[in-house]
Amino acid sequence: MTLIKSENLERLQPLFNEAVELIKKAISKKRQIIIKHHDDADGYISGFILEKALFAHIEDKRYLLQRSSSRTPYYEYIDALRDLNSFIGFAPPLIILSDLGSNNQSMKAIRRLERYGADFIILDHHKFDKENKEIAKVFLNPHVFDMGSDLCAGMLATELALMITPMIPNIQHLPALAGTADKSAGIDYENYLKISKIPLESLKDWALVIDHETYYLRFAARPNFLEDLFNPQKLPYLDELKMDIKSEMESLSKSVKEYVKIKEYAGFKLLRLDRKGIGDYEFASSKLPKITHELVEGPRITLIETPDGISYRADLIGFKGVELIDILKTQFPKAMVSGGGHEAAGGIRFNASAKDEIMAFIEKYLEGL
Ligand SMILES: [Mn+2]
Repeated sequence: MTLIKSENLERLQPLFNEAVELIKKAISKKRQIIIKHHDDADGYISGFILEKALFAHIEDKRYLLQRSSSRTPYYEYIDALRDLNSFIGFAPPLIILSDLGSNNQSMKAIRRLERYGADFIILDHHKFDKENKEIAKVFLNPHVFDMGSDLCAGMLATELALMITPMIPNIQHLPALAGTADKSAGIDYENYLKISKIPLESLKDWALVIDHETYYLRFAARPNFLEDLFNPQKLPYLDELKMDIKSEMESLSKSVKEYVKIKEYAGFKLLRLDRKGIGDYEFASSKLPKITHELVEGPRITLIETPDGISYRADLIGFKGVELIDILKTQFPKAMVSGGGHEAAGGIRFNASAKDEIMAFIEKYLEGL
């Protein structure tokens, strides 16, 4: 039984079952379980709920259950080594990658630990690469079934958590909160929204506050801390925090308005912003793509540039970020192009030396849309 009735979840059920089985087996064998999740609201929710579900079953929690976040939407090699370094136990760990781990940027790290004997469950809703799907013991990603990204990590993790521990109080709202943070849409999201019993506007504000708090969480947050952050009873206090965050974002927005470059294409606008030097020190700067993208309405694409990469956001145009990455890889085989995410929101990295060429190519590419 899932929290909502959903054909999509039904199709994923066999994978959920495999994940439950693998996790339960690991627990009974006292194998260390490591949860590594993305550090945005969706990622934190997914890691938090999984930790909560596993907590009840693991005696020696201090050693056998580890949860931590990842600044990037992939499993970093340094994190893999850190996980290996902190590994204690008889059998190599079971690693759950949540809201990350689907594209080949994670492969070097995954392979390192896989060779060591670790097993991976990848629970994610980003576009995936074949090798990641193959190396994981369980690859729980709706894209495998062409369902898109709308069933986000927080939703998948909450359902998985309830299959491991059926009665967890006060968590009905988490899938809607995660989906709101990750801009999910569609019937499943609508249904999660309904059962959350929280108005959409409040969920949006809440997601913003969580983003803010987790941005500054550069240490391992204890479960109690996260409990507070995800508890609907704490909303009044979150309301006050929200005001501070919004004013921070407004002042950044004024600066962006001044320095953004807007170019008109046939049928859409291109917004380009050089990331360097705009509010680098503040939380709000992590919201630059969102702030810039919201400066205009209608069909548009936003590119936030760094010396060696861009992040993109697109609306109402036929832009496919993941497809562009593939094209860039072929066009610029020596520029070390990498990246991933969703079709309409994600990031691309390349050699800084190739930036001018690549940006010119992208501008041309956009003309063809
Ligand atoms: Mn996500």
